[in-house]
Amino acid sequence: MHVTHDLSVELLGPAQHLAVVRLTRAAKRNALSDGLVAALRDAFQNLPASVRAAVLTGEGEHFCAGLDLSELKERDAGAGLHHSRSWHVALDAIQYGAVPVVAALHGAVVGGGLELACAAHIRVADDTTFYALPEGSRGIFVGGGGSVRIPKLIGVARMTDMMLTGRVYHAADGERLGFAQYLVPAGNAFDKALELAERIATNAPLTNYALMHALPRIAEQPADHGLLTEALISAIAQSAPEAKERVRDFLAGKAGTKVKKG
Ligand code: 1HE
Repeated sequence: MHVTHDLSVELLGPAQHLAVVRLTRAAKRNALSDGLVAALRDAFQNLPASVRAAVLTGEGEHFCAGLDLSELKERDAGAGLHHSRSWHVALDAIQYGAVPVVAALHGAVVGGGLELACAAHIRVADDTTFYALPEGSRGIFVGGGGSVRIPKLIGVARMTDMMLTGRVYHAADGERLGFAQYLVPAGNAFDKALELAERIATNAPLTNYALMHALPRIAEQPADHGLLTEALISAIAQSAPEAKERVRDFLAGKAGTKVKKG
């Protein structure tokens, strides 16, 4: 286990193929200081090569209370710009890093904490989860990529409402609207996230890479560009020896390769 600035990174499994990245600042509700943002960046930029999937979680009663407000100081426009950009680098290291990331959510997922959660590829929320963007009432604006990532999940209108009115969405609404792909009973988010990460780790690495790096970009491209990018990435993925082996296994009727009804 590697522990830095309010963050721990633990490798699991005999081949150390899973990483658990944990915010360990429960006394401050895992509020993200500049040091913690840098630690997140470093952790995700430097995951060991053995890792195939990661789980992001927070210690204590809450996933993350967002920006550390005690560090919110007078910044001129230039310093504010660079502060926001430092969050972008750290959260991009999650979204466009080496492996898929599953966030296990509970309690407060607010402000920059919601921005952080939205950088993960899958969100599993337990019944205690709630989502809010208090930036609106604090006289500030999102700065951690929220205006790019959040509307993709819930739409511009709902994000606008959250910021204008301080609206809080609870766990069940959050799943219905698209914040979380999974909703589980209180206390079960981490176990479910780990189970999903185990499953993701068995995929061909090129398929996971395509889903992380190509799919969101294809979705932003005009259709004719997107179709070409899709053709290129699918040609690359299917050319891997592992892809051919997996198809052969299915055709040979090997156990466990059939799609099962959920
Ligand atoms: C903090 C922070 C924080 C707690 N920065 N110290 N985020 C917010 O506006 C959310 C602010 N936090 C809250 O609304 C609540 O703390 C919670 C709903 C998350 C949790 O409530 P609770 O009752 O469990 O804890 P608490 O008693 O409010 O806080 C416990 C301690 O954590 C307390 O410190 P203490 O020394 O008095 O024990 C709090 O001051 C501290 N704490 N949250 C600093 N956020 C890239 S731009 C992103 C912009 C934003 O994220 S703005 C939204 C910021």
